[in-house]
Order: sequence, then C-alpha cells, then structure tokens
Amino acid sequence: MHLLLLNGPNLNLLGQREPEIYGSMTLKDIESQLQAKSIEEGIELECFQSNFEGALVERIHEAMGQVQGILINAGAFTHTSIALRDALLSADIPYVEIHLSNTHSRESFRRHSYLVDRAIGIVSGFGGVSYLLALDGMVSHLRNSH
Ligand code: CA2
Repeated sequence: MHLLLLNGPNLNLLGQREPEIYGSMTLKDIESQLQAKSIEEGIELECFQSNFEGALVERIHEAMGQVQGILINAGAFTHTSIALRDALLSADIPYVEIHLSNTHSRESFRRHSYLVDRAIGIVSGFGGVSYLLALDGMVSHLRNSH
C-alpha cells in the first residue's frame, strides 16, 4: 500500500507559532511519527508540504495511478479551494481530511470545507494525533475494501 500525506499553507510553521491552537509538534515530528507507524504496518508513505495551491494540485496529479490513498490537511485551502477539490476528485483517489484544530469550534468561515463531502472521513481537533487517527482510518478503509 502506497499513501501520500499532503500539508497545505503555513503548516511548515507548526511548533513555532500559536501552540495553544496547533500544539507544539513540528511538521517534521508529525511526519516522522506517521512514517514510523507506516513502516510498522508495511505501508509506503510519501510526505509533501507546500504553501502554493498549484504545487499541491500538481502533486495530486502525480499521485494518479501511484498511490492508493491521500491524507490531506489542506490548511486554509480547505475553506477556499475548488481547484484542490477538482484535483482530488479527478484523481479518483480516496482521501481523509485532517485538521489539528477543531474547525467547528472556531470562526464560522472554518466550518465550510470544499473537500469534506467527498472524503472517506474527517479527523479534526486532536492536534498531531489527528494524523495518526487518519492513517488508521485510511488503512482500515483500504484493507476492507480490496
Ligand atoms: O486545524 C488545522 O489543521 C487547519 O487546517 C490549520 C489551518 C487553518 O487555516 C484551518 O482552518 C485549520 C492553518 C494552518 C496554519 O498553521 C500554522 C501553524 C503554526 C503557526 C501558525 C499557523
């Protein structure tokens, strides 16, 4: 099984600012934790972060036919990007939406997601643990549907 972890804008700053909202783990910490779990499960995991919408769209295009599942924290693009939605849907790769914070307990504009209605599921509000739960959910989805 080959999975792709995508992180969107500003998530490269994790651990450096606003720890009360986003926790104190860096993106590298989160990626290492997920890599360790993937190795245990015999899964190949690639990680990619970008602050650019087009770069994320292109990474999704490259994943077509190569990866079986995408774990995505699209950051603020979650709430704005029809382009990311279109890329995910045209790639036809199952995906799980991830958020560190509980997007429903914050400003009302964070309650809308362009991705969630076509996601396998969403994990929101558990800090770095959201990513581990999303990996578990994706693996169980793929193992039970193949
Ligand atoms: O809770 C999440 O994971 C979010 O996707 C994070 C996005 C936010 O726009 C979404 O509504 C919810 C923001 C990521 C900003 O990341 C930072 C990390 C450290 C310091 C400052 C920003």
